[in-house]
Amino acid sequence: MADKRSERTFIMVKPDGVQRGLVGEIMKRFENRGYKLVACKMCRPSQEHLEEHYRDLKSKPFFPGLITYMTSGPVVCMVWEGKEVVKMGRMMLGATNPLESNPGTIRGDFCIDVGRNICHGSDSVESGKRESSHWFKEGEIQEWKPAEFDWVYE
Ligand code: IDP
Ligand code: MG
Repeated sequence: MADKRSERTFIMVKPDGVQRGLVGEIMKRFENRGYKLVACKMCRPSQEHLEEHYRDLKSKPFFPGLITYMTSGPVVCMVWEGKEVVKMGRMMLGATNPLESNPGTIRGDFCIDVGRNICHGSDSVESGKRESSHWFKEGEIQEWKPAEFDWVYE
């Protein structure tokens, strides 16, 4: 069985999060929690790339607006690794609608509208895998052991 501490999630700071200078703040929360950064880059994804990323939402009325929003500027993409990082990442992000996100979560602290909710996080271990390999080539994801590893995990 795979090591539980090597679960991966794909986290992206959306164009509004980048424009509002929240990249460091979002990364800091995952770092402080003890999760491990294994991939990171800024990019300007194409419409096709985003349509594939959000393929499950294709029939939603907000889909065209979502694609326009997501192609409106550069994004910062990351893969974070650690125990239950998918579920904890979603909790740290907050609800899809920021007005339903608790204060203390990223969306609950920094945004208001659902169509400007500053960050993305994978919703299952399966989508964590799919999205990580959709956004990063194999050589762009690093395997490394942080010096603090044995102080984070018992
Ligand atoms: P998630 O990002 O919390 O996983 P999803 O349902 O996967 O939420 O939707 C993807 C993104 O689409 C949301 O983060 C948000 O930016 C946008 N979105 C979702 N629902 C709405 C809506 O009702 N109006 C406008 N945008 C929406
Ligand atoms: Mg989603």
